[in-house]
Amino acid sequence: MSDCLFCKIRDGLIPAKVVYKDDVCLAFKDINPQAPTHVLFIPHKHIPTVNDIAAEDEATVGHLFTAAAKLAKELGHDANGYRVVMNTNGDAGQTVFHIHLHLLAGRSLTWPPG
Ligand code: D5M
Repeated sequence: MSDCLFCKIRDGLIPAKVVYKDDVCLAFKDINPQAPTHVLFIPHKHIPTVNDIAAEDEATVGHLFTAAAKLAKELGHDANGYRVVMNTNGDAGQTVFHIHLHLLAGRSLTWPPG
C-alpha cells in the first residue's frame, strides 16, 4: 500500500520514534501526543479500518493489545491505568487508514471522549 503513511513508517521511509517492534507489529510515538504517553501500535499488515479486519487477522489484532499492555506495564502505567482505542472512519476521527491502537497514559483521562 504505497500511499499509506504508516506503511511508509513501517518500511523506514518516513522517520518515527519507534519504541517497540516484533514480527507482527510496530509501535511508535504519536506525532501529536494527547497524553504524556501516547504510542501507536500498528500491524505490519496493511488493514485500513476495523471494518476490514478479517477472521485471519484476529491473532494479529489481539497481539496489538498484548504488546500495548506490555509496554504500559513497562512504563509503570498498569496500576494507575491507561486507555487503548482504535478510531474507525469519520465520526470517530480516523485520519490514517492503517489500523492503529492508541495507547494513552500518564494523566487522568476523561470519559465520555469528545
Ligand atoms: O490517529 C492518527 C494519529 O496518527 C494521530 O494521533 C496523529 C498520528 N500521526 C500522524 N502522522 C504521524 C507521524 N508521521 N508519526 C507519528 N504519528 C503520526 P487517528 O486515530 O487516525 O485519528
